[in-house]
Amino acid sequence: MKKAKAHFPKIRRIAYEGPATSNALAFRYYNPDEVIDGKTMSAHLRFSVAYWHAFRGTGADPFGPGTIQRPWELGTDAVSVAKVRMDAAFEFFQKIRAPFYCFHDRDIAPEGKTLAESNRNLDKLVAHAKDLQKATGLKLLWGTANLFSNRRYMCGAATNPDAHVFAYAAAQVKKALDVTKALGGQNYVFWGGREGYETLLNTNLKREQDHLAAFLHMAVDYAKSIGFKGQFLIEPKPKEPTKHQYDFDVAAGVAFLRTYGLERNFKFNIETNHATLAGHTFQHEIETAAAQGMLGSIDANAGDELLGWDTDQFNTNVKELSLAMVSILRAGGLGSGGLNFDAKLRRPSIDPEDLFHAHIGGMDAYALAFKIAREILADGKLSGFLKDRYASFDTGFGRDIEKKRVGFRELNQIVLHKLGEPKPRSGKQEYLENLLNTYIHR
Ligand code: XUL
Ligand code: CO
Repeated sequence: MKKAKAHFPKIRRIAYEGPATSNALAFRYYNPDEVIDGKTMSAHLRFSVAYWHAFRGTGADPFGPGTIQRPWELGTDAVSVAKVRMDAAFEFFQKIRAPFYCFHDRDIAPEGKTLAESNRNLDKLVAHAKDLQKATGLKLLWGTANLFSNRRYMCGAATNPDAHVFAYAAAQVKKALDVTKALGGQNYVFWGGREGYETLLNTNLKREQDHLAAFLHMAVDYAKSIGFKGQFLIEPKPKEPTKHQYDFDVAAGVAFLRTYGLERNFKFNIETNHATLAGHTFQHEIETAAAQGMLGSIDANAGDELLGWDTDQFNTNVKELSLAMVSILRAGGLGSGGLNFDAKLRRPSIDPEDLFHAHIGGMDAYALAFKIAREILADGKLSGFLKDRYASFDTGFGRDIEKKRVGFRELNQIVLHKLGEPKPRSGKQEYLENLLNTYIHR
């Protein structure tokens, strides 16, 4: 492959320089090559860049068009422009030291006038991505299909009241699975952008949920038939763009998957800003998925405390991320998943360099949180406290409760004739909050 022209000529590959550096274009905490427990930090954290934000984001919002203009977005042939854009993307992935990237089909290749033309465009860009992956060693964390931007999907894709739209979406996902497999994608994500409703006046909720399940079963069957071994992930979100989205949160997702016999085929891709939109903390969603053995991957970002929509910001809140990492590590990690920066630049952040500052901040915050979480777990005070708090279930009648060896009759006898009134114990929240701060501000 001929050497591509540099699109970020002024920026060198980002290096780890340690916490004391004054270089804003260096890592302070993320040292990709540092070996921890026999694995590099890069392999622990599995950072990924989101193609849609980093290379298709323009800064557009409901009040105005894009502000971000990239020098490589030149020319009139959409496929040629897409190829140059992909060269710029791979240069960025390498320079920012992310081993993975993620995309929607329509992020990497322009949609054509027909499905056949869209597929041909996609094939051209997939061939280009294959060459670039080979040349750089970069990998695809996950692929997905954009089933929410085109007008045809305005009332949903798998939950559209028109079977024709359902069929079109099926054909689109079939192709997206083919290309994800061709590029060695390690997961495949379903985010139900418009799989929900605006008003129940025009919605048959039960039928729509049945259709969504049928669609996911078809995806599972098709993946099996082509030998795609990647993990399927559901990405919950409560609303936006719809008023109500069926994959509201992890708990709703678990209920849905179990209702339709899909629970063995799916895990969850948990996005921080989706968790907070659902009225949960990020850690809550991770714990809920982990409790089901269904923690799959993370869409790493943050919302704004004062704004009630999906602002998709880079997350630099080390305390929030440390708690998330404690839960992720306690659950045994993310397996084939990773930390995908589903985050975008603010509208006035128009310099190519801003893309670097944003990702450096996100990566450093996660790297620091990873180290803090390891200290919290190694120190054992928090886990010791938790163990002790539930110790009454480790022996005697507590153990019998967990083992289902006693019922109301036996417990009634024990309380009446032996135990009497329980002695309340402090939950020690303030002590624990102070303890947490001792790890964060060391
Ligand atoms: C939208 C969102 C999506 C998914 C992929 O809120 O998070 O970008 O991650 O479709
Ligand atoms: Co996302």
